[in-house]
Amino acid sequence: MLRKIEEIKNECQARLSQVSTMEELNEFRIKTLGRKGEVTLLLRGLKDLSGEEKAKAGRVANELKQNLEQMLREKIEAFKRDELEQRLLQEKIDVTLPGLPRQRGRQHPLTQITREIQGIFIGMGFTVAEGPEIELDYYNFEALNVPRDHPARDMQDSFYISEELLLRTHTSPVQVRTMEQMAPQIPIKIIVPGKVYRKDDDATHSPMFHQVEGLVIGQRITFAHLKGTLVRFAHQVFGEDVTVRYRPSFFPFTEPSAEMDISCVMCQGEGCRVCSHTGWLEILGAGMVNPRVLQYGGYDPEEVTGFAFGMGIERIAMLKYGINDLRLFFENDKRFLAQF
Ligand code: 2NM
Repeated sequence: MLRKIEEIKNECQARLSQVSTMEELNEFRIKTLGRKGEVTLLLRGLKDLSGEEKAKAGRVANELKQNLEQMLREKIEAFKRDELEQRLLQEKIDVTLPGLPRQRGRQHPLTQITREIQGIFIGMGFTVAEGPEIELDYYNFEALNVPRDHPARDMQDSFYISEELLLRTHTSPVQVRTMEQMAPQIPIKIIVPGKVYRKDDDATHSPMFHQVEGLVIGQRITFAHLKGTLVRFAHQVFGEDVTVRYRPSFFPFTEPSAEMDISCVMCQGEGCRVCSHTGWLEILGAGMVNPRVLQYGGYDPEEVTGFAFGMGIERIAMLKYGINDLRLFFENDKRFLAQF
């Protein structure tokens, strides 16, 4: 028996040394260690031997099996090494091929418009002020003369965090904070860009959107200053050919209040779907700062006056670029964003 094992062993080693491909190796493995392989059958045959011979032959046969398994593993490793080496030798890198173009990023259209609006007002002597998005009810409503029973104060319309904290519904609280810090100094000439939050969500309303508001306070500031400033602004954003009109309106923080329209940029005032066949587009609200708001800000309404205005950036961008769905600004689809 021992001789037979020795024979199989020698034969296996001879055959294994002839193996030169992975397929041949696999074939060899099946023929020796497979279910009906020589070594498998040999081990199975040991059970018919008697006592001492069985123990001895068992040990040698098992050694043979482990030996073969070890040699197979080494062969597989060697084949893998060779294959990789071959691949690396054959692989040629053409260093003269052009590189992959790097994708260029750009400013979001809302950022572009905000910067453009800022630039226009900076050109008229304004500075840019910013403030918190989580705001006290006092600055967001109370100091702006928004009465307790005003619908904007309802839980349905504003995002409240607690009794006295909420997400600001406009950037006006920053104007009040600025007045507090500046009073009684004049002039104040600021614009306040930023995010604001309202419980609204459809094709033209998003729960978060962007505003730019402005505030001017000084001696004998009049509605004429308001008009001159905002007409200049409209011409710079929409072109010198647009005409503007003012319609009376109401805001708790201004008196009198007005809404400014521009002649429709789609139809030049002829009337179309965009302007609901009126020939006009509403672009902002404005007014003379309510004396009570001046007082909340620390100013004496007998000494100073002021004007203020506010606009939605998304709306301005939609009109300027002819975009019909507000949600496009927030979906981050590169096919949309790459157009600006
Ligand atoms: C608007 C329309 C009219 C406004 C008023 C003030 C403040 F703080 F000075 F009172 N800030 N912004 C204002 C006035 C905003 O948005 C449509």
